[in-house]
Amino acid sequence: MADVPEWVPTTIDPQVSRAVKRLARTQLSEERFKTFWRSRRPFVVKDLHKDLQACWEPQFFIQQYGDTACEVQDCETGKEQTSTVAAFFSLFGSAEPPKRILKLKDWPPTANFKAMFPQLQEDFERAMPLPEYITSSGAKNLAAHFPLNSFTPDLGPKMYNALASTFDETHSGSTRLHLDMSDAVNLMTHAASARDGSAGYALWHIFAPEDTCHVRAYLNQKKSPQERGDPIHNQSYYLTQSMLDELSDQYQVRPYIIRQYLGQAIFIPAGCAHQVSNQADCVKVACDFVSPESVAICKQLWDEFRIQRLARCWPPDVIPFAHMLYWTWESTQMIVSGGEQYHFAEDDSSRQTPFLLPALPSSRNSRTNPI
Ligand SMILES: O=C(O)CCC(=O)C(=O)O
Repeated sequence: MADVPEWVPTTIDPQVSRAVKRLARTQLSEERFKTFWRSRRPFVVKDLHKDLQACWEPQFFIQQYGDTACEVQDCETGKEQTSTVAAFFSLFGSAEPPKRILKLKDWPPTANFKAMFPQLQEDFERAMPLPEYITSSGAKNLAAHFPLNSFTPDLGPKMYNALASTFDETHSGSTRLHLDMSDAVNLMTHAASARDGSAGYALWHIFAPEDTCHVRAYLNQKKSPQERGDPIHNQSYYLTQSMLDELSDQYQVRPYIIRQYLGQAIFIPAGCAHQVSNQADCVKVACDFVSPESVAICKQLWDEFRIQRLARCWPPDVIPFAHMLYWTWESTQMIVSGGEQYHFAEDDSSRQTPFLLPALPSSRNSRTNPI
């Protein structure tokens, strides 16, 4: 794996990309975060790999779980097949272009991540800035206030493990265009070298929330008459360069274009549609959170997604919005009156809430791509 040299070309032509701020961890104060978040701008925190202590290398997963069966998905066709963790990760770092661009589908299973890899979960949470906002026990993470004897939403961490794709007119990236219902942060923990030996990276296109309607209108023009539903929520499109050019010509919309290198965390505010194309074999880890700054847009997205969900018979919400607000209110009342956030009351039966909320299928996976 090539380490990230100081000179990596992170700047992208301002004619094609909105400006993206890249900060060191020490430069990210809470005030600065709030400024980005209120204006719903993604940003990058760099060099976090220097704070990681656990091993996130393909070899580690091969050694620990090599024989485990897993589903791999072809990023182009969407076809899935059963493989093993060793067979998948041994494809990492090969100088030959892969025959198929594969990604691991829900491995390790998001619901089991903490149980399977407690040291990776700790490592991730320790390395991330602003734990108050993003961790599963952060007081400013509204999705972290559910009592433990109720449905607790699955906020991750979730891993994205995929081989290199090519950004051209014929490929569809690693993850197609989609919109998450919550805020998210995604950290690159391993990137193989690119085929020319330079530092590998993942290419992100992130759209500002106010551009969603234009992106949607553009994609609706592309849809075949048989295609039902919303083209962003369906996650069926990857915007190639010629599509991005058309979008810019027709609607004057420019995305934030980000090259994500090792140790770089991309913060994605709720409401920003995004797509990713790995330009090298990559291991990334991500989690969801709901900041106080995002409540209004999350409510709007939840309502919008609900319509789509009911029409398409998709599973229930990952994070039930009204429940979330209720439990945040309850929990903050307790904090204000000198108690603890519900979250911490694991072994305290006196904190048991008077009723149990219905268990819902929870997973960050329901927001991952069908393809
Ligand atoms: O890395 C990827 O392929 C997708 C990541 C993503 O969409 C996310 O973290 O929200």
